[in-house]
Amino acid sequence: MADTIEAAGLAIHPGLLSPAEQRALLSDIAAVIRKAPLFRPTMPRTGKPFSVMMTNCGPLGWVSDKTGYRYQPRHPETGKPWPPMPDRLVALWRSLGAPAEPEACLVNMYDEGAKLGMHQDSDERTYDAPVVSVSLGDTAVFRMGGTTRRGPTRSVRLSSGDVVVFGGESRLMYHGIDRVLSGSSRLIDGGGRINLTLRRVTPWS
Ligand code: MD5
Ligand code: FE
Repeated sequence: MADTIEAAGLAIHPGLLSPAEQRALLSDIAAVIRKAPLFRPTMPRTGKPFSVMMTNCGPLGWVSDKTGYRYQPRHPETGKPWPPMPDRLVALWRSLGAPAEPEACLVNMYDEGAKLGMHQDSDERTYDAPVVSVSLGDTAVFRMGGTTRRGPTRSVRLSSGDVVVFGGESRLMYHGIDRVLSGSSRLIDGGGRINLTLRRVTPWS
């Protein structure tokens, strides 16, 4: 079927996190943000600001500025190490059968109107571990394609408490966030969406 996207290793778990688990995770992330404030990354070369704000926890964090995309052990503005990964996130990673320990948790904050263009996650030094994505707050319209820039895409709504495991072939699929449906969740005071991505950055054993 021409517009079916086959991707071995993709697992979508709608509503995996209960409302109580979502609230607990949100409070862990609020504590992370107090120690490592959200920053607005800019695009390599052009310096154009992202509409999404970001921070990280765990030993490594993803950053972007005029000089490029990379993982680094410190916050780009405070210069401090990223806060530790909350135990709850490590437990989630393990419960999904992901290998070794997660090294980075990227926190993406989408306010009304924020989006993320189609891209591939390829800044890691290994693609052998899955990326585990957790959605909190307002529903996102997530677009997923194939492993090349061209070709069919499909649109999937990601709601609060949904967890997606991008393993195997799906690890290198192009994807983006078209928009966030404001007012679709009451989890976050003031609205908005937070996405957490747990990752391995370096190869293990
Ligand atoms: C988000 N974040 O909802 C998404 C969820 C990012 C990002 O895209 O890079 O921070 S993670 C979606 C993802 C990760 C790795 C592979 C694939 C999707 N995929 O192959 O579709 O803020
Ligand atoms: Fe991505």
